[in-house]
Amino acid sequence: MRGDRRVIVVANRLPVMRARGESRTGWEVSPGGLVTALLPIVQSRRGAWVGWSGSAERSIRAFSHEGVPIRPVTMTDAEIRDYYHGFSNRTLWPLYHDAIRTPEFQRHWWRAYVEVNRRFARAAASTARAHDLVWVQDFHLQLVPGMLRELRPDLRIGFFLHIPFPPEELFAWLPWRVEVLRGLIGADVVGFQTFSDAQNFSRLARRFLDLDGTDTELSIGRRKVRVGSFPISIDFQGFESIAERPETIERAREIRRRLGASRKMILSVDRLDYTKGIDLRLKSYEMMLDRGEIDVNRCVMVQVAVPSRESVPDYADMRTLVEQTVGRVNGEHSSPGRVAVHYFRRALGREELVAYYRAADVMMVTPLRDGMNLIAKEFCASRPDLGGVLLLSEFAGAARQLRRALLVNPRDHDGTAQSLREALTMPRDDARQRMAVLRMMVRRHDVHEWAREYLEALA
Ligand code: ADQ
Repeated sequence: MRGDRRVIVVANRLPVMRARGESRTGWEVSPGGLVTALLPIVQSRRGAWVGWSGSAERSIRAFSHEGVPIRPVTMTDAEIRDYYHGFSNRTLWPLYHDAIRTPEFQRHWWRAYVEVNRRFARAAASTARAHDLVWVQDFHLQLVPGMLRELRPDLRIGFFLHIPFPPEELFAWLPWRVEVLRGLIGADVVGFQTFSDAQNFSRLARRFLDLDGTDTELSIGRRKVRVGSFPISIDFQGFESIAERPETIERAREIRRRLGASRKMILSVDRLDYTKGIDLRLKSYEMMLDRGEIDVNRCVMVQVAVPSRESVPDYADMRTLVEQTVGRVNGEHSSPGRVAVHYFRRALGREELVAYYRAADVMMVTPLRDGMNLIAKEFCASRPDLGGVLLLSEFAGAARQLRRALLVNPRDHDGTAQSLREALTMPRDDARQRMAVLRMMVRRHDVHEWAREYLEALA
């Protein structure tokens, strides 16, 4: 019976976007891991998806896409500015990522956040039938569980945070910390990427809401709230099967030929975000070139960075810094036919992305703080040949699972340089052994398992 309960997903964004064709009247499924994982579940469990279309359209009627009822939540331009660009991206995002940039606290952003969260809660309340499971996603919607419980106490409510949950010393900065904790505690299961995120939350809830409980269970009156870690993952098979296609293998070879077949290829792929450590990574590489520890005849770096949140000044500044650094490194170190850093500021299609993963000798994933980081897992899934070495920041949630990667502290330039040297010179058998273990981990714990485990906990 329980397995039959409908699953309603509530997320900031809908799983579909306006089709890119001329008329822009239809909708198409958005790319990305979360949608790949959750859409089939919502489909098979006859649920629905509540979310925002991504623009300030006044009214979009509910519709169905591939059998999934879509319930759009609308926002005004001012709400997009204050709730999304403001409170979500300039208050919560930096605060939850170790305050790498200084979070801004504006009362009118908070008011919009409350207002928009209430609209999502109402939309979920009117979509869910008796005893449905409602699964609320991410930092944009932390007040929804509490608001929804008031409206619909019959529902089972889950919440999952995709980004880190900060320790007390940082979270306590938030003027609305009690309200946010009350919102989250409205869920029956509060899920995080890692155990330490879950622990941070439990401790804060006990301190600021005066609740009883442990790191994994809190009591609020007679109601029990489960707190746990559910590390998100990827569609392993999807990536692996693209990586095994002859066209992908040929494309990877071509990429290597063009870069210079005898050179070692170091690859990084990120959203252009100040949390991803792109600037520090380039600096470590530059330092090694300056010291003559590596040279452009024998290695090449490829940095793919997809633009993101460009209206936020810290992101525009990061882009300028990255582009200046690439310019400087190339100016100092490139020679004809031997470019030190290839920089692509764009998103790659899935097939092209996998070809780059397959071509790389070393994959550098060095965020300063990251909830999980899916790139690291996608790289492993894309290496059925067992080639390539993963260099991974210890501050990514993924580092808790991918123990056989070379783990680095991205702020330690000497340490990063040493690990990069180790990666570039690692004996083939060692590298293959490490990759085999990494792949087993990601294969076993894929995104389908993530969704299944979470929903079992919730039901
Ligand atoms: P993000 O911060 O967006 O996600 P990440 O986990 O790295 O970070 O996912 C990025 C996704 O975008 C990957 O699937 C990747 O393939 C794709 N991508 C990035 N750059 C690309 C490019 N240049 N071209 C093509 N594709 C690109 C948030 C949290 C993470 C958490 C996820 C999921 O910040 O910590 O892992 O949610 O919970």
